[in-house]
Amino acid sequence: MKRLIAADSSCDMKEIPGVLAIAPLTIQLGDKDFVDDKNLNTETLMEAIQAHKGRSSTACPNVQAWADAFLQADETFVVTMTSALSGTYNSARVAMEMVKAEHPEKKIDLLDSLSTGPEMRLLVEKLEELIQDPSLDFDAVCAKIREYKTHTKLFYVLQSLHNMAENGRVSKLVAGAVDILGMRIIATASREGTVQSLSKCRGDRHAMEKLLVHLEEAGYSGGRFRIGHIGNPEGAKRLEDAILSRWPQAQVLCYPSGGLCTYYAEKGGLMIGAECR
Ligand code: X90
Repeated sequence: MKRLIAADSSCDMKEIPGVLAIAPLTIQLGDKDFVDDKNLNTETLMEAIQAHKGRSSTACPNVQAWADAFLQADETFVVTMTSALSGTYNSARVAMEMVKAEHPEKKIDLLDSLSTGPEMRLLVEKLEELIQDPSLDFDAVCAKIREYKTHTKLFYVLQSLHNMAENGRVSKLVAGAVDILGMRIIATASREGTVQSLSKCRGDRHAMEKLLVHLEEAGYSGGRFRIGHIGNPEGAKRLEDAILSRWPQAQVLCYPSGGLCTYYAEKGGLMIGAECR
């Protein structure tokens, strides 16, 4: 019996043959497409985004990309980015129905993360553990990952919401308040899987202090902590140091975000996935 995890590329992870399949989103700058797969160089993408002046947008993974993954395994555990902001969940659902019609014996579990980025990464990492446990059958893995999701949270500190607003993913009013030099927005994913602003502050130091307060309020107490940064390794390191000085037992991992998060969280952005209460 073969088990597989499938996730869209907003989880910032690369495919692991036989373990993790990634369905890529696409970033469109004018008539140039950047497929968010393992061949994408995010540095090049970032430069192209900075240089691009006209319209830009993104597209969710196509149904076939998901179906190709589902066909590889007997049991597939799928995690998608929030269905409130993207058609990604829906394309996975259509693929699931298509594959099940042909192969009714295949089991596919679809989980809407109502989040993205590093919180999705935590979910995928947990699934990697769960699917290796032979004492857990399909339903048990489904139940355990849902229980785990009640203890994970997404936070992000951004310098700009321009691309989110341009593509109708956040109101221009919220975005406008951030597009001022030196302003930072700290936000989270709402229960419904939309952008929920928590604080606006001036400068990185204030943003960092405020973020620690939000983390504490959310019940973070030193578990797994994932930091995806958009061309901001120094900011990610400063946050890692702050976390470790307050919670020395924290398991922190910093990494450059994938293409989709790079486009929406924009240069300088930090995205955080944390195990909370
Ligand atoms: O289907 C598509 O074209 C993709 C649309 C994605 C829109 C949201 C991406 C968010 C990326 C920015 C901050 C996090 C907000 C998350 C709230 C749940 C990262």
